[in-house]
Amino acid sequence: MQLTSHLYRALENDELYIEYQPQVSLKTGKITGVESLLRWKHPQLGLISPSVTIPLAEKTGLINPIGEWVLETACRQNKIWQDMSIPPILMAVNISASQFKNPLFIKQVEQVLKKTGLKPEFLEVEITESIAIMEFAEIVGKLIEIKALGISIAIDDFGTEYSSLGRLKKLPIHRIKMDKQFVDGIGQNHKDQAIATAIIDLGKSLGLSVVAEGAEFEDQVAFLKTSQCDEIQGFYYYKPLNAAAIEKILKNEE
Ligand code: G
Ligand code: G
Ligand code: MN
Ligand code: NA
Repeated sequence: MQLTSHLYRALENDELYIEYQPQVSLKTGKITGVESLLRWKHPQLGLISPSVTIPLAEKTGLINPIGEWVLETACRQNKIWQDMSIPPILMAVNISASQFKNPLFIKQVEQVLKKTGLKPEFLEVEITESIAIMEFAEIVGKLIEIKALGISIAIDDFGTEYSSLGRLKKLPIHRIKMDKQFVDGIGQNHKDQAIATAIIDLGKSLGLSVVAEGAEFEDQVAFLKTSQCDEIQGFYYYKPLNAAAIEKILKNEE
């Protein structure tokens, strides 16, 4: 397909960039981190969604160079903000299953940290339940190595696939990101709302922090606050924004 050959050139042609969506602490009201989100601006076709780009990159093997580019660009950006004496925040980077599976992945991450000078405690990798294509023991082994580097680990889209609780308790992770579908149900659907509460309580009892994704309305935020959810990433606070816009917001927060 033609889009594939365009993606080959996208990296070289500087058509890829990153937007950053803030995560806000419900305790302090301050930004504690941002998630990096890939954007592709094609010269003729315009903006192409990562839900197209990422699967295409996975199919063609381009996920490795593109994923590495995202990781490096996001880490470098976080270091740039820190060098401006802005209070340090966490940079969350999505890692697709095939990147995670790559035997060179951990080396890549170490090299990026070294190259950019970002301390590991300011990086978080987001993985999804799709990594279950690997043997469970292999997943745990890899996560232990990542954790040992001092990097934070989050499970993204939590609750959407076969979230085995027996497995969850064995994963050396720091955070869970509750999927938007449960946040959408707050005040709308009593089952989704009950699951939202249960996910927060589960996180608490396992010693994990919980980020709620995709909160758009005040009543959702109020409910999540009462339920003692830790952070919110959603349009209610901020949409994904370019680096310059984030810099302004972070400077104004001081
Ligand atoms: O930003 P948006 O809602 O359009 O993102 C759509 C999907 O693409 C999300 O599920 C997100 O996790 C994924 N995504 C965005 N950026 C990246 C990236 O750099 N790497 C990977 N693997 N997935 C990404
Ligand atoms: O799947 P993942 O969590 O990585 O992707 C996050 C995606 O969710 C981003 O593409 C982001 O644009 C989108 N998103 C974040 N907050 C909201 C929100 O409040 N409403 C909607 N519709 N999308 C959101
Ligand atoms: Mn994510
Ligand atoms: Na998600």
